[in-house]
Amino acid sequence: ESRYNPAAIETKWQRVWADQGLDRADEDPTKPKYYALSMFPYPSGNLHMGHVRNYTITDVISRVRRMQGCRVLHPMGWDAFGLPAENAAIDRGIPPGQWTYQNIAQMKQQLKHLGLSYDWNREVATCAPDYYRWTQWIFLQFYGAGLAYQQEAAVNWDPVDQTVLANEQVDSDGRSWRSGAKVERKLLRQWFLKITDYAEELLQDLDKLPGWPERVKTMQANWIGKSTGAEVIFVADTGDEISVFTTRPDTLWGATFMVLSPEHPLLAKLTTPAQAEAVKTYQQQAAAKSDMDRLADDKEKTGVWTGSYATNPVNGEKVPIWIADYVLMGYGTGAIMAVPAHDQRDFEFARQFGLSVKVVVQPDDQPLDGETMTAAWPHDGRMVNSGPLDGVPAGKGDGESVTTAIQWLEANGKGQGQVNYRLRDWLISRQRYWGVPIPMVHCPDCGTVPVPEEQLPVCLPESVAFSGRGPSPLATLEDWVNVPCPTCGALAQRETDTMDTFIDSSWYFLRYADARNQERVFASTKVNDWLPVDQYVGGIEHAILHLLYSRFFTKVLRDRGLLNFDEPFQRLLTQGMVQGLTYMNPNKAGKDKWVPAHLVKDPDNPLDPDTGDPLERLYATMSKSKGNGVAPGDVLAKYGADTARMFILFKAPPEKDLEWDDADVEGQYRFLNRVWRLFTEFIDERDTASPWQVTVPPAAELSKPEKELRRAIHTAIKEISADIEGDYQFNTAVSELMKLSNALNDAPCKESPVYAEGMQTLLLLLAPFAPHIADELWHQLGHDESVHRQPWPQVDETALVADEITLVIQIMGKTRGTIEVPAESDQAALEQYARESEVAQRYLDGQTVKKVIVVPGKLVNFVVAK
Ligand code: ANZ
Ligand code: ZN
Repeated sequence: ESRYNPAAIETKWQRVWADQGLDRADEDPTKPKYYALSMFPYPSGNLHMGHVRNYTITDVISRVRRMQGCRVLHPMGWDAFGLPAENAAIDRGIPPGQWTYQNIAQMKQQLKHLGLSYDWNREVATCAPDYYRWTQWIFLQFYGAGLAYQQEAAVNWDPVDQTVLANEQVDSDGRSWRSGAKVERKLLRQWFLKITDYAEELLQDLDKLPGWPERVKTMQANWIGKSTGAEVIFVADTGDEISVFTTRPDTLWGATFMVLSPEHPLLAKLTTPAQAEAVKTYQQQAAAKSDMDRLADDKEKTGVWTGSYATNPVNGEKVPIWIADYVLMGYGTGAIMAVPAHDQRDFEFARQFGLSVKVVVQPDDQPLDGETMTAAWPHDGRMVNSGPLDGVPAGKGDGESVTTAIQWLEANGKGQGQVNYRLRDWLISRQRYWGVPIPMVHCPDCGTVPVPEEQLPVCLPESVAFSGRGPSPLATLEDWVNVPCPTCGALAQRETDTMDTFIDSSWYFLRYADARNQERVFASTKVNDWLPVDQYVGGIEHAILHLLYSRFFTKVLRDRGLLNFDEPFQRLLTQGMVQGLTYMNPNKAGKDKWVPAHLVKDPDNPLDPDTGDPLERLYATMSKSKGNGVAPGDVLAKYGADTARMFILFKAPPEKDLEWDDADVEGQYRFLNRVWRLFTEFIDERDTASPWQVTVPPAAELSKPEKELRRAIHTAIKEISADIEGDYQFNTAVSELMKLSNALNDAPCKESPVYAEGMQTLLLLLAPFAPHIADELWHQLGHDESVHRQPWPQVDETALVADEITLVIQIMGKTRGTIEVPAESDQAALEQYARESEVAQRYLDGQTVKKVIVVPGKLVNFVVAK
C-alpha cells in the first residue's frame, strides 16, 4: 500500500496533461462554447493567495464545463506594462523588459504548480510587440472614429526631479515619492479617449447584465453619474453669458447669488480691479487642492466675491457673482446658481458670507424663514415666491415642480432641459517609458499625423537610461523621437507619451480568442464565436475602471464592425479577499500598529513585544505590512496543490472573504489522505487486470445497504451539480464530497457493483476540485483516458427515491415520536401504521380519538377528546 505523495503525483500529472494538450481550447464546433476568464495578473514576480483563489475558481468552472461537454477557453496572460518595472530600472539598474520577463517566467512556473488548466498557447503579454502592435492599431481605430483627441490637462509635476509623476508616485501629503518635493500641477497637451460619447449606452446596458453583482452595477452607474436638470443662462453686467447646470431648475426664484469655479474662463472679464488681488490669491490656493478636498462636506466654506453681478433670468433680480472651490470646473458648466434655502453647501456659504437666503419650497407643517433657518431644506413641500410655479408640489414627477419649471423655461426661452454625466473623457497619456507608445507623429507642416498601420508597431527603444528626470524618458531619445513625417517626409517628432496601462487590459480578453494572429488584431469570426466571456472572475477593486473601459472598448469595436456583441462579460464574480491572522495595537497608529502573529508569544494573552500593550486579534487582508501573508509556495511544498485548492474552495463561498486557517488546511489534507486510503484498499481487493466496468443491477435486486449507498451517490451528484451551477457554492460542494467519501467508507457492501459505482463517481466529482489526485486514482483503477476527459456524472432520479420515509407521530399537534414506514403507503396505510406504533399506543391509551389528520409523506396527528 502506497502513501499519498502529492509532490510526486502532481508533477507527474502536470507533465502528462501538458503532453496530451488536455487544456487546449477545443475547437470542435459541435460542442457548445464556454469562456472562463480570470483577470490577468500584473507580473510582480510572486503569486499571492488572492491570485491562487481567483484562478482556482475559474479552473474548477472550466474543468466542470469540459466534463459537461463544452469546448472551453480558459486562457492566461500578463498585464505587463506599468510603473513598478520602471522603478526597478531606476532603483536596481535592470531594464524594465528584463525585469518583467523574469517575473513572468517565475510566476508562470508557480501557476503551473497549481495545476491550472490553461491553454498556454494563447498566452499574451501586453508588453510584447506582437500584442501592443494591436493596441496601437486599436488606438488608431479610435482616432479614425474621432474618439481620440488631444487637449491640455494638468499633470503632477515634480519641480526638483523635473519630471511628471503618476498619481501613485505622489503621497498623501502631495509630495514626490523620490525627491520629496511638493508636487505642482502643470498643464500639458495630452491624449484623451472620448468615453463620454458612450456614457448613456454604458449606463443603459447595465440592464443587460443580470449575471453581474448588483453592487458592481451600482458603482458603475454612480461613476457614470447621470443627472437630469436644466441649463439656464444668467447674463452678467459685463454682458457675458454665464451658463449654469442645475438639477433643481424649480428653485431658480430662490437663487440669491452665483458661484463660479476658480478656474472659470470668464473670471478674467468678470473680476473688478478692486477684487483682482483677492481673486488671484484664492485661485492659487484652490489650484493646490485636490478635487476630493474641494468637495469635502465637512470643512468651512471659503470663497471670494468677483465684484460683479448677474441678472437672474426668471425674475430680473441682481445676484452677486462669487468664486468658491466647491464648484469644480470639470462638472456641468463650472458655474452654479446658488439656492441657499434648499442646498446645504450653498446655505453654509451664504451664512459664512452673509448672503441672503430666500425660501421657495415651503413644507406644509413647519413654515421656513430664510432669516432664521439653520439648515437648507432639500425636501418636499409646495413652491412659493416662484411666480408661475407657485402652489406646484415640489418634486421630479409629472406635474411637479422640476418638470413644470423645465417646460416653463423652454416655453419662455430662458433655458432648456439638460442631461449631465459625471463621467469625464479618459485621459490616457502617461509621460512614462514602460507603456505602449502612442502611434502619432507631430509634423511642423501637417500637424498631428497617425503612424500608418503598416509601420506598426512603434517599438519601445531598448537602451534607455533611467535617471528619473525629465518630462518623459522617451523624450530624451533623439534618435527615436526624430522621424520623417509619414505624410510629407519632413523632419517630425514622435509622440513621446505612452498609454495608460488600463488600455492594454481593455481588450486582452478579445485577443485570447485569436492570440497568435500575425495579420490582424483578431479574426472577427473567432471573437464572435468565443465571446462574450461566459464567466469573468476577479477582484472588486476593478469594479469600476477596468470593467467600464472594457465595456467601452467592446462597444467602440462593435461600432467599427469588428465584433457583434454589446457586452464583453456575461457573468461577473468578484471574489472575496484572503485574510490572514494578525494582531493590532489599538494605542498605535499607521503601519506601526500591526504586530505579526509570529511575534506574539502567548496567543491567549497577546501583548505588544515592544510596549506590553494588550493586542486585538483579527483577520485582515494579507499584506506585507501586517506580516500576515501566507506564501502559496510554502503551502504547495507542504501539502500540494490539491490540498491548497480544496481548502480555498471549502473555506468560504467565492464572493465572501476567506480566513486562512492552518487547521482547516490540515483538515483538507487529511481528507485527501482518507480518499487515497479508501482507494488503495479498494484497488488491492480488486482484480485490476480486467477492464474497469461498472454494471449496477436493477433496483429490485439491490439489498437495503446497496440502495442506501446508491442514494448517497446520486444525492452527491445532484447536490454538487446544483452547487456548481447556481452561485458556485464550492464550499458546500466540498462538504458533499466529504459526505460521499464517508458513506463509501462506512458502506457494508464493498463487494457490490454499487460500491464500485460510488468510488468511480467520487473521483469524477472530485476531479475539478483536486485534479491531480483524482486523475492518479482514476488511472490506478485501470482507466487509460484521463478523468478530465470523462463526462460529468448524471443523476439517476430513481436512486434518489427512498424506500422508507420517516413518519412523525403527533398527539394534539405535539410531536411524540417517529416511525419508519414504506414510502409508497397511502393515507389509510399511514394512519394504520401510526395507530399501531408503540408511541401512539402509549399516548392514546384510554383516550378517545376524535379525529386523525394525515399529511402524506410527513405526519399523522391524533386529536383526542378532552
Ligand atoms: C441649484 C440647486 C438647488 C442645486 C438645489 C441643487 C439643489 P448632481 O446631482 O451631482 O448632478 N452643481 C452643478 N455644477 C456643479 C459644479 N461644477 N461643481 C459643484 N456643484 C455643481 O448635482 C447637480 C447640482 O450640483 C446642481 O444643481 C448644482 O446645484 C450643483 F436646491 O443647482 B444645483
Ligand atoms: Zn508632414
